[in-house]
Amino acid sequence: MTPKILIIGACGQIGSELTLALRDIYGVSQVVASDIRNNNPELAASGPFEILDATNKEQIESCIEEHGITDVYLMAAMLSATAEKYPDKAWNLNMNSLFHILDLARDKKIKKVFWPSSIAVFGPSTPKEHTPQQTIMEPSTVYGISKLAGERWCEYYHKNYGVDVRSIRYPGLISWKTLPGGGTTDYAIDIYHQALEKGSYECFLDEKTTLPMMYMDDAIRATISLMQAESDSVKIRSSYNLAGVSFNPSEIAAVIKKHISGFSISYKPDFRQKIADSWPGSIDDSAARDHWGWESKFDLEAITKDMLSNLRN
Ligand code: VAH
Repeated sequence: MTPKILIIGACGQIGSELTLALRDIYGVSQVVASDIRNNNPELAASGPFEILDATNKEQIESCIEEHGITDVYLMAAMLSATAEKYPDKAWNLNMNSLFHILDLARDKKIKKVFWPSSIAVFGPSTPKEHTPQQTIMEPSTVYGISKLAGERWCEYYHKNYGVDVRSIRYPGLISWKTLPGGGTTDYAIDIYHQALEKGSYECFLDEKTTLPMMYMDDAIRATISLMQAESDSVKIRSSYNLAGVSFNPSEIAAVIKKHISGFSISYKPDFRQKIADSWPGSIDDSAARDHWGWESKFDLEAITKDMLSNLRN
């Protein structure tokens, strides 16, 4: 049966691309986009769009009833760097929005939930290389704490109420369609914009800070294939590790230099260095590969080519 989808946070970095991809698959009228404000007029004009506050359960419930929603993708969140500045707001948005959706699924108002987690659930005591699916998790950021708590609740609602909730621990995501929004990994988006605009980039992380990253095309494909997988193949109901490509600022700068010869990078680490230092350098995603056939496609060369050609246009 064709799902009727609601995307909450549809104007965000993942939400805006997820909306377009899901509309391509299921048809525009099957995918209702929503956000707290309409700051993506192209998206709002391209199909059903609602102004929706992810922390307002009544608003969400009436939107679900009005549109006959079956599947909800809850993409609204405050990311790591901004969350350190506004801990209370971050906890309220990241947690209460999730409780509203999990409760609606528990009460059979919706059938299926997607909720994004992050490699931010890992902390300084987590093994840094090839970080396992199950390991020590002592996140030291507001964002990471909220994502770890959210994962525990997703698994609890699945085990105790049979809620069909599915989740991915996204690495740092790189995309060109939206401007960066408060993430620590956003240097890997900014650098392409600055390389084209100024031929140089001042990086807020130090040159050797290796982080797990992924191109948005891979992330969207993973999200949709997880949501389309048979329920009994989704054996992990907290959240799946997912890996794309790991690199540090000096490595991405070197690849950009091959495409923009005069490009130069300088380093001026700020408060985001401490956040990045608490995260792993690479991820073991064998569970996602084994359970639902995940395979990443974009390496750093392919990411750079696609970013520069799209930003140039
Ligand atoms: C952030 N882009 O930087 C997000 C992501 C792993 C990082 O969760 O906060």
